[in-house]
Amino acid sequence: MKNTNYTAIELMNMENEYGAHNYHPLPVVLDRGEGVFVWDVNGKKYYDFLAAYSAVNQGHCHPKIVDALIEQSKRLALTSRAFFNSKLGPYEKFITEYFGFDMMLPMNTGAEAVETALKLARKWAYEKKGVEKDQAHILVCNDNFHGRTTTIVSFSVDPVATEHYGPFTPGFTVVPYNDVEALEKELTANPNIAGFLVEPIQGEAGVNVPDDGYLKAAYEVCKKHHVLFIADEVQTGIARTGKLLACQYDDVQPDVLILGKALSGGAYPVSAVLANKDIMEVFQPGQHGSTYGGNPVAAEVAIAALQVVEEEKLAEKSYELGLYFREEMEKICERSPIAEKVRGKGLMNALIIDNSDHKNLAWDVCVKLGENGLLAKPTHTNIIRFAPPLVITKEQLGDCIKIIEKTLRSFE
Ligand code: IF1
Repeated sequence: MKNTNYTAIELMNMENEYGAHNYHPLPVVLDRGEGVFVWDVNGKKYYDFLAAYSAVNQGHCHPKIVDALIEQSKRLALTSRAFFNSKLGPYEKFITEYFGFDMMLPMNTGAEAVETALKLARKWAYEKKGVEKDQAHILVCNDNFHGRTTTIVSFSVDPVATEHYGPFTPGFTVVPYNDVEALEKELTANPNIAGFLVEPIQGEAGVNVPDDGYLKAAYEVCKKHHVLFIADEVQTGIARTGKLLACQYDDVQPDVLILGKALSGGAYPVSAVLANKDIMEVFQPGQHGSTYGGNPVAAEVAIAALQVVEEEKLAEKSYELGLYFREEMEKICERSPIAEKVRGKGLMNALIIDNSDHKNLAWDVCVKLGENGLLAKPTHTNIIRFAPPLVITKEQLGDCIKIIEKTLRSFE
């Protein structure tokens, strides 16, 4: 039965009664999406300034992507990798040429792709670098976020993400983010390092943008020590930061690239790990896999999603509109007693709220933004993430800036 017969309250109560409480959603019940807009069950229209954490860069229900999903779903949806299928090879060729790698391994969620990259790095260390069995180590950054599996939270520094999930997977060392000296010190001290896993901009940590040149310097010090540079572009990739990949700001081509989220434009879980042959060839038959990984629907959806990025010049748009957004937000921060500063690249931005007088101010601002027709959600207590679909027009963005300013003013 279509859920239009239930009220917002009934729907929220159902989620509360029958669904695990692993989220604390804003009190909004969404029912429809199109481009930069979403509508709740009462027909109220919002600008979506979260874009499903940058999974909907191409806009909600993009017709080209939806058509690819529907057409392939009607033809052949899932075969498993026990057989070849007519869509996987062309997709693998398309995506490896699109990002400039020899090979790719298809998965479904971002966390699965991160786990795949970790296994790849370890296997490479044993079979190519000659690290002693079970001694491979992987360096990760402070304040990292790479997903929610037990191994991934094993190297999280966030107690909320790790408490009562032990015992943890060994073999990871945390180094400070945006600190090449600290990275080099660790690389010099330990000959068993397989890889360095890094977000080019830390999303969950609150859109932490590293210094210009950090990624390049980190890449070079990894090369010097024969260590894989592994870029998690699940959130920063696919044009979100104003470049196709955030690594391109430092002209870095990572040894291992992790993609997810907007790889499917929000239509279907699609993720991928890309690497050159000398690395990817350590995976031999039976050594890794996934039921849905590389299915024909994911293949067609991902091709369509990447074609939209190119055809609609979403990286260029994200770059230009990001400059406009931060320029306007900086003016608002100068005037506002509660908006401290804005930071980000392209249309991956965050507003730092001064919540010294009112702990939950960022949350309350987001509730008020919702009432004013703009959806955003805080990360940590005082940082509001602003990341609309990249198909937003300058005029619509101007409209959103006005909504943000009006909302902030109402707290003065
Ligand atoms: C949640 C955060 C964002 C990611 C990076 C891998 C993954 C993610 C850089 C895993 C996923 C999502 C997860 C989602 C909310 C969202 C999130 F708040 F959790 F941290 F974006 F910042 N690498 N991020 O950002 O991909 O397995 O989810 O497909 O868990 O609440 P996934």
